[in-house]
Amino acid sequence: MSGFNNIVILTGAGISAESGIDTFRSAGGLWEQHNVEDVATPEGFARDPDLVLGFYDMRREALREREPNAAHNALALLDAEFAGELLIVTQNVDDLHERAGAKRVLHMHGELKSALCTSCEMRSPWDAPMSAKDGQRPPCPVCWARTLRPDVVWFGEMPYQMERIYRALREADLFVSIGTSGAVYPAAGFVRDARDLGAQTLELNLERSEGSHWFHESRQGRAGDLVPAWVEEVLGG
Ligand code: BJW
Repeated sequence: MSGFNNIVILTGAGISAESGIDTFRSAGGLWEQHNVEDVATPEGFARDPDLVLGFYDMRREALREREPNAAHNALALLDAEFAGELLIVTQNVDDLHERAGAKRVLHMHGELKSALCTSCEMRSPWDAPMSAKDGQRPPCPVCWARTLRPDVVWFGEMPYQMERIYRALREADLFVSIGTSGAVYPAAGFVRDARDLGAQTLELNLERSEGSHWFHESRQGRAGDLVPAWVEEVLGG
C-alpha cells in the first residue's frame, strides 16, 4: 500500500491494549467495571465528583507503568519518515503515541495528563491526583479555584479540534482506523466522511467492528502485528 500523499489515522483503545491499558467495550473492559453514565458524563460528574475524579486518578496513576508497544512505535516511525501530510487523530487519553515519539498527534477526547478548570476554562498539564486530599481539591494553577476536572471529553460534550479534523479528512487520500469499535460518534463517522470525499479507507482491528463494512479494506489481527506491517508497506513502497 503506497503512493499516498496525505494520510489521516484514527486510533482507539485497541492500539493501547497490548500495552496493558483496558479497552472500553471488550469483555472485562472499563464499561463492565464502571457504569458509563456515572463516570463519563457531565451529569455523572455533577452527581458524584469524587467518584469521577477517583476513576481518572486511578487511570492516570496506572499509565505511569505502561509503555508504548510495537504499534505506537511503528506510527512514530511513520510520522518521522513519511514525507507527505499526516495526522494521527487519537480517541485515547493516554500519552503512548507521544512517548513513542510521534509528533503529529491530536487528542480528540482529551488527555489524562491534563486538567480543565471549570472556573477559568484553562487547560493545564497535570500529573497528580485530582481528588480531594485533607478535604480539599487541588487548586487550578492559573486562577487558583479548586474547580479542576479531568480534561477529557464525556458523552454529550464536543470533542476537541473538530474543524481541524474535518479539514484533514477533506484533504486525505488515505484514512486508516486502528483499534476502535466504531461505536462512538463523531469518530465512528470519519470513515464515511473520508470515503465520500474520495479517500481510500483501511481498518486494522482485532475483529470486525461496527463500521467494518464502510471500509474499502478491513484487516483483522493485533495492532502490534498489523500496524508495523502496514507501516512497512507505506514506507517501503
Ligand atoms: C484491538 C486490540 C488489539 C482490542 N489490537 N485491536 C450519532 C451521531 C453523532 C453523535 C451521536 C450519535 N449518536 C449518539 C451520539 C452521541 C455520543 C455517542 O456516540 N454515543 C454512542 C454511545 C452512540 N457521542 C458524543 O456524545 C460525543 N460528542 C458529540 O457527539 O458531540 C456532538 C457532535 C456532533 C457532531 C459532530 C461533532 C460533535 C462525545 C463522545 C465522547 C466519548 N468519550 C469517551 C471517554 C473519554 C475519556 C475516557 O477515556 O474516559 O471516549 S467514551 C470511550 O469510547 C472513549 C473512547 O475514546 C471511545 C471510543 O472507544 P474505542 O477507542 O473505540 O474503544 P472500544 O473499547 O470501544 O473498542 C476497542 C476496539 O479495539 C475493539 O473493536 C477491539 O476489538 C479492538 N482491540 N484489542 C487491535 N490488541
